[in-house]
Amino acid sequence: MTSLLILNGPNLNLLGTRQPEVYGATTLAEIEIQCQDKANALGIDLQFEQSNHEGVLVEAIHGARGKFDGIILNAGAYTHTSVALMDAISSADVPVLELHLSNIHARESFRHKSYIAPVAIGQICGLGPAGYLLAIEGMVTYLGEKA
Ligand code: DHK
Repeated sequence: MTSLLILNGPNLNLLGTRQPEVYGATTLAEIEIQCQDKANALGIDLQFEQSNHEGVLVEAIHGARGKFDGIILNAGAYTHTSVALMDAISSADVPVLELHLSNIHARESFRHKSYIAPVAIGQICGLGPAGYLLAIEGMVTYLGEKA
């Protein structure tokens, strides 16, 4: 059975109350429920995690090798700073799809740079929580085409 990891980075635990004008009113727990419903409908296995710590995210990517078929990664602000996450993805041998709730390209210029993008199979941003569901579909399609 296809197995996906959705990995959420710093401050995403605050969704629902954090700058709702930017990130919306949906909580991360609600997004997880929607993702699990989507995974059930597609007949895949899904693990959903969040951490505010860069090293924990690095280790989650390391641990995905041989365990998950793909990773959907919203690295939060580490997207724009973390060579460590970029190197972890390069070393993990697991395809990563980059995801953001907001359109990072339409925001402050420091958010235009992504260390994830060069090592990701693609990027979804600006679609809010719906982006998570599209990312699951996109990764399943990608894995199906690769098989
Ligand atoms: C989430 C964050 O926390 C920001 O630091 C990124 C991303 C954008 C999002 O839109 O999901 O810049």
